[in-house]
Amino acid sequence: MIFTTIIVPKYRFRLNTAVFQAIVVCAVAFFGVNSYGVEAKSNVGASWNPAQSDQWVATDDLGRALPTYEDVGATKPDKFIACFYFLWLGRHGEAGPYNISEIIKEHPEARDDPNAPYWGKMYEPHHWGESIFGYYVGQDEAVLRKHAQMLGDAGVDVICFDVTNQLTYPESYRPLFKVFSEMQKAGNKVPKVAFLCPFWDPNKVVRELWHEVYSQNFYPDVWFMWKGKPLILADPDFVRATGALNCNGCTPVKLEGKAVLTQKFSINEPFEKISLNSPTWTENNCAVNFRLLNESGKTLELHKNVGVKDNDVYSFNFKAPYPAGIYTVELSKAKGESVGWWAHSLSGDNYTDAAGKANPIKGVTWLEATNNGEPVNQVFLIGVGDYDEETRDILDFFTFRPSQPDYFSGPTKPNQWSWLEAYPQHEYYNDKGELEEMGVGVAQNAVDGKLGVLSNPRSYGRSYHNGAEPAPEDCDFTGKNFQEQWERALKVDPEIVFITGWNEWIAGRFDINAPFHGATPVSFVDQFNEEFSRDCEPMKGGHGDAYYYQMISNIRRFKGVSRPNPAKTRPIDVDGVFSDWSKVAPNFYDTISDPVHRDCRGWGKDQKYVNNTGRNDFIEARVSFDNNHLFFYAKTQNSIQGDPSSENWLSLLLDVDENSKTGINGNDYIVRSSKDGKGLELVATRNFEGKNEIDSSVKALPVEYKIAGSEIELKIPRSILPADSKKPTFRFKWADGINVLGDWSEFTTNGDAAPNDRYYYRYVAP
Ligand SMILES: [Ca+2]
Ligand SMILES: [Ca+2]
Ligand SMILES: [Ca+2]
Ligand SMILES: [Ca+2]
Repeated sequence: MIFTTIIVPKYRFRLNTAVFQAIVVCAVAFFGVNSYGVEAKSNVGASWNPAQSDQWVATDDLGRALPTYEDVGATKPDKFIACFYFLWLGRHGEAGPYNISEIIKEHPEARDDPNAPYWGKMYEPHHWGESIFGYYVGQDEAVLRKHAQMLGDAGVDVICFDVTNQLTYPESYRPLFKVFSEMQKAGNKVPKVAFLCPFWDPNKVVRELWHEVYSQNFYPDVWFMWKGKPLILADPDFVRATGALNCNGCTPVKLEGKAVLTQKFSINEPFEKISLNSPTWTENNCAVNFRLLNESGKTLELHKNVGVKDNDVYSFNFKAPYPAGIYTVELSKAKGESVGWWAHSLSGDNYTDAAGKANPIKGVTWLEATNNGEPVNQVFLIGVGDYDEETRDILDFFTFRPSQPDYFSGPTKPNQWSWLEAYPQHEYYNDKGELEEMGVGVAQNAVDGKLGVLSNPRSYGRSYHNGAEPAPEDCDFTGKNFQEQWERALKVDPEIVFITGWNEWIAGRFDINAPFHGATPVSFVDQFNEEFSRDCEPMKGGHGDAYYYQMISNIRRFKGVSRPNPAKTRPIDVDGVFSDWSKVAPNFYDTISDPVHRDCRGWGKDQKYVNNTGRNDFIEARVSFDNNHLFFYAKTQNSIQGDPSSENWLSLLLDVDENSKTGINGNDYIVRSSKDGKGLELVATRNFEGKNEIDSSVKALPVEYKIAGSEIELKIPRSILPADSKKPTFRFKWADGINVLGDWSEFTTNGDAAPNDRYYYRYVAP
């Protein structure tokens, strides 16, 4: 989230000024009903998506099974999941890749040696680890398609793009919008999107997104709607203030007694409105007196006893515009114990610099302030101007949810959302007083109770819990930090949970002088290594996909899942005529148009990822049985391509004891191409010397099957089920273009699996 080359200068020179947060345009009242909410309400217990991924079963490498309908109950209405998502891979330089986890594993001394030759240059991006999709870049459409599918399967409703660094990454979001839209049009439900804008100075980014995405109607089918409007994670007060109005470091100052805050300003255009806000320390019964004077001191406007609410923008509209010139505003307390303004001290060079670089934004200028007639060593910003149509359009268009950047302090006003906090996370309420949001993070770059660097061994890694980071030997892949945060969110039960995060992967390198708490000789702020990182996207090696399934497991507990339809069996003939399947239930579904076709450059100069294993696109499967046989049916999007002689052709995988420890990847039997490449065969697996493999001592059984067009049916002996299976219950999946003897990642990176990735369909006989 933080990139040095951009942030360092800002930290050094940013002139956080602000005060009279100002200007133009009325506050917008937000009404309306979330379109998803309506959908959810009318379909209590409905599936998350057409693929019914909420009914799929899976057991991860830690032996953790996903909870099912019996465990978590029916889908709840109005429960949503947001996930932090990163567009920046390949957009901040592509030296390396430098894999911090690997560097430290191979050269432990490098951790404290900024001059070790393994590190990239200062500020250059370094990866905490390698994604299961490799060192990919933001425009890799095959990865984007996979993300759409995986996050959609997981039940994520919206991915929120990190554009907090003042860059919007159009080279990444354009292909993403396209791919996500295509996936939707094909018939899938995938996450919608929103942008998380800079915390204190969102104006440039919001306007850029307005110009390039929202006012252009750029793929509106992928915009996430919240409370009836497209969601943007930005503070509308800063957008109202037109310019680069920063409140970072501002302090609220009380108008004491008869003190008068006086501000002189010059404006080079007519203006008809002044807007500002006042902190009231949450008091509701406060008022101010407002006066506008011309250069010669004549009062032009006097508004007495104007009610103000804590930090709500209030405005003074004038009957006719005043011409360009020099004016003064005065503000004094009329009513209430605590009413004031936002101030930021600037002195010396900073003061000169601020005054000298009067902000060029229309109608906004730097000012010297006086208090009680005496100049004070403070600079305030006031915005004055005429009605600004673009600002009004922007404010009307979105539902704004400002992000609280801090991990400890909690909300400072209504409508804020948390993106990451330390446990116990705060509750975030909207302006109707409803509990709306809570953040849930995998790890936090916090040290000693302050925002800090994740490279500090005291920071809050993936294993942090009960207020402490365990010793390295006590860390594991069970996600104790994530789980502790989830348990709190599940207990509090807000409307939406914001997960951080999915695919940040990189961080810029700093040294001991990094302007963050707990800086180490080799410092990385937001990501460091496998333990001190916060992505859920599966990694190559290490914890693999453990955090992905932990995330899904908790989303199921939060949202509930749909109830599987009861099974119906019918007699089946394996004859290439498929009408005998029409009354068989349930239908099992797969993502449409998800076979892997990849051809994109990777990170760095010589990296290229090509994968053409995608061939047949499964869309549906069914099961029936009689006294002697189990029957299987699958349907693909187009006519079935290839034949048993083709590489990694159609396979049917059967976990008949529902035990992921027995069989290859849990599969006790496999239907696959026969050795002679002329047909299909059924093979059994066995555990031999601790390793699961094909049991060559059991003769492969030829499988009767028929294919016509896009459909296949086959039968295998029912006797493969455990002896006591009066009521067949088992897990199964189809695969094409996948080496089914490989590990879990084969099903994520190649061909098409139905269902996806590590998932299985679960058949329960009627
Ligand atoms: Ca048939
Ligand atoms: Ca498919
Ligand atoms: Ca098994
Ligand atoms: Ca699939």
